[in-house]
Amino acid sequence: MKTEYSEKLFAKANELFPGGVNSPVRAFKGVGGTPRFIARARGSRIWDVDGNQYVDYVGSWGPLILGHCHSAVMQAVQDALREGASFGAPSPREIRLAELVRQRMPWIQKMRFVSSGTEATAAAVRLARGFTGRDDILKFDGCYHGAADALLVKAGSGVETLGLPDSPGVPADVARHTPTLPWNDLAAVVRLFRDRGPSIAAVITEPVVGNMGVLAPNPDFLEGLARVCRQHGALFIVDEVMTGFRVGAGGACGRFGVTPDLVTFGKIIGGGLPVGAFGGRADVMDRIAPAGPVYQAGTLSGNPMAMAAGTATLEQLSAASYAKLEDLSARLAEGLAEGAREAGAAVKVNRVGSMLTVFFSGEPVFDATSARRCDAKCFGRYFHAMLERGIYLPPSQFEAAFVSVAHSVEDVELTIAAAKEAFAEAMKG
Ligand code: HOZ
Repeated sequence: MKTEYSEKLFAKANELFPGGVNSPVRAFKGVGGTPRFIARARGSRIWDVDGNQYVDYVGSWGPLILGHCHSAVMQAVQDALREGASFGAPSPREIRLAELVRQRMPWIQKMRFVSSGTEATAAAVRLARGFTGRDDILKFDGCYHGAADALLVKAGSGVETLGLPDSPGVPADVARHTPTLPWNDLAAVVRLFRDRGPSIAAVITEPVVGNMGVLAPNPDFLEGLARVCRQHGALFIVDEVMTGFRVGAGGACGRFGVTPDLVTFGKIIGGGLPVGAFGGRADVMDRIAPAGPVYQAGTLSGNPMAMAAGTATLEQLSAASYAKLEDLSARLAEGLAEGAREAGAAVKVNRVGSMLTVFFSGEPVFDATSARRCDAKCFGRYFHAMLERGIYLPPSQFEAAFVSVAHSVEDVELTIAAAKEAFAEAMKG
């Protein structure tokens, strides 16, 4: 496979950007080699600058549930741009998107649009502290909630991929207010609340972890978290940046029947443009300025093009879309597991809806500790064997692959056939 142009650009990018990239995981450090520079994309496919074509399972890390360049999204963005790129004033498209969100998720009584998932979670944490008058935020080992100080403690995603310690630059005084526990361990949560309940403002969790690879919640875990929070006067924040509108129209809260106090969004809500949001109980959201004293602001918040892309994306997602995603993803997960078995590779395929991860482990993977036991080197070999065969996966053992509505049965069959060979190659060492 020709990669000269990507290599040349990466050398240049290294002179301009730390590690040659503008977000860590895409640097391929988790798998080695040179990241492909992407020239263009359409549907389920992307093309790199050397002209190689791939079936894409990154989908810009989740937002592109309709695939690349969906015509309705493109049209909506173009229409919005023609009317003005940004106003810094309220505009009607914010209302349309907010109403669509509330129709799908009635527990979001009020919301605020921001420009990224990181902004959304940082604001939700400030709001929880301001609302409860408490300082501590319980998070879980391996969950990633964006790059804000309070949440960069035992974080997954790039922090895990690069094997970094809790980030330098986060003051110890901040980090001590973020106790962490193993995910899926409700008994540990109950114990922690018994010890220091009155100081805990909120529990924040990914409802399906995507940032340690895909981890599914135990049946009673999410409901148990909501219950413990209610008992102790803490808020339950569900981080649906990845899962929102992905694992069902109602996100993970809808899928698992959980009632949150606050929810954070990113990715799909912006249809590929930079958007985040947080929302939930009206009495909590009304503490946000200017209704209340908890400050949050942003020049590009509610940006019309981003609102248009999010609106068009949500409008396109029907019950049939989710049925297709479920069906294709199940087919893919089963085919991958079978391919691994045939190749004698010890692999667990974790899947929830259209999010999935192939873990190189013979044991069940259900929390950060079990995910860390995986053979990340073997994953790296598998990743490159797939890339060579035209399949573009997330370049880390600790990320989720995403299936889109634009993927076809043929894409999935092609992927399974490639994986059969890739597993065998990865096992050779
Ligand atoms: N944090 C995202 C993955 N979970 C994006 C990573 C990237 O773009 O490098």
